[in-house]
Amino acid sequence: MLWSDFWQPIGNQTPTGLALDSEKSVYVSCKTPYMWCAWTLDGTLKRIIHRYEVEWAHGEGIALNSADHVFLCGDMGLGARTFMLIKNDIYGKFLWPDSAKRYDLGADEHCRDIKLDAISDCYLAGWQVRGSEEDVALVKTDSAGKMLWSWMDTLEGKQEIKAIEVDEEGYIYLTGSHHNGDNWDMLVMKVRQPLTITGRVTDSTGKPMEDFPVSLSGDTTVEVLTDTSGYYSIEVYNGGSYTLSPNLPGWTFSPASHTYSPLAYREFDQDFADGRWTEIAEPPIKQSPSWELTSSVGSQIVLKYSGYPQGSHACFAVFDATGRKVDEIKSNTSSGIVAWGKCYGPGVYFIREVSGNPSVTRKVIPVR
Ligand SMILES: [Ca+2]
Repeated sequence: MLWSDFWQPIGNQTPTGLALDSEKSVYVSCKTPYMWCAWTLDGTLKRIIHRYEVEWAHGEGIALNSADHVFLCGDMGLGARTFMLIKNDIYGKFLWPDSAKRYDLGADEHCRDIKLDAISDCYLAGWQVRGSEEDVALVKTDSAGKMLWSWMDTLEGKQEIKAIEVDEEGYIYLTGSHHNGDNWDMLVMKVRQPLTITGRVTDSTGKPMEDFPVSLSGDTTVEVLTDTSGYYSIEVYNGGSYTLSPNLPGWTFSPASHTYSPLAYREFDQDFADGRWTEIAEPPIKQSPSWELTSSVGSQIVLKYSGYPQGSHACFAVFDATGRKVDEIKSNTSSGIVAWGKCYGPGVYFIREVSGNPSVTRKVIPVR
């Protein structure tokens, strides 16, 4: 044995739960008269947190998260009891303005144990008494004490849950007693739980994308649409392996998907940003080479051409009325305008393209 300690204040002591903080200090919850006490790694008593004296509050289970917040569960109530949850720092300071959260399930409830998952959601376990009937009672809250759901298992007869465990896949284990009519038997249960995945879909300018389909595939297939602010929410059972992605052909997002293998706890901020339409744009219609005369009669003949491949030469031949070639017009740009006729006498001439395919011959009349 490394160490032990007997702490003997006045009266009977009733330890109920055990937990460690990040420094391996040992925390013990007490039904009454103290909420919890803590010992250091080497067994030195370091803290005693005095009773929360409201409505006969009883400390039952204790759990600490990775931030060393102390969660103490139990029950309270002058007549019928309700589940209770207290959150302290390691010095015993109450972290909620209302000190203790209460979770009334509608009858007389007794809470006996607590466990936390990876995101500090709290699982409180116990039972509910209704006349001669007793049923399994389970409450899940977020780390701020807001109830996410409660669950009752209405097995016939009396069941009293005394301890809870949650594994890394989100499955919940319960143990306690079941009354068989004559005496109390051992009861062990494993249950799964619904988990919520939420996030937001935005486009490349940061604007929310409304009515955008987001689909979950894997052990279950679900598809939902985003709301007017781009948010979506999916509820699915723990333990499955899933891939989540926005689902409309032609769109890409960052990230392309979120995967859970398996899904073990609630997932928030599962956002998809920078939505972009990625379909290849319609290619520009290929322009075929063409030319025209913008001025065919006058002191200057103006020829406009376009659509010629870059680097190739558009070449036009000029013939006089007798059919004799008198000039050539050349260009090496893909489109442009050239003037002709300044150095030629008035009369009738013909212009025809000689580069590329044979084309029409056009009559021009320079005048002076
Ligand atoms: Ca029952």
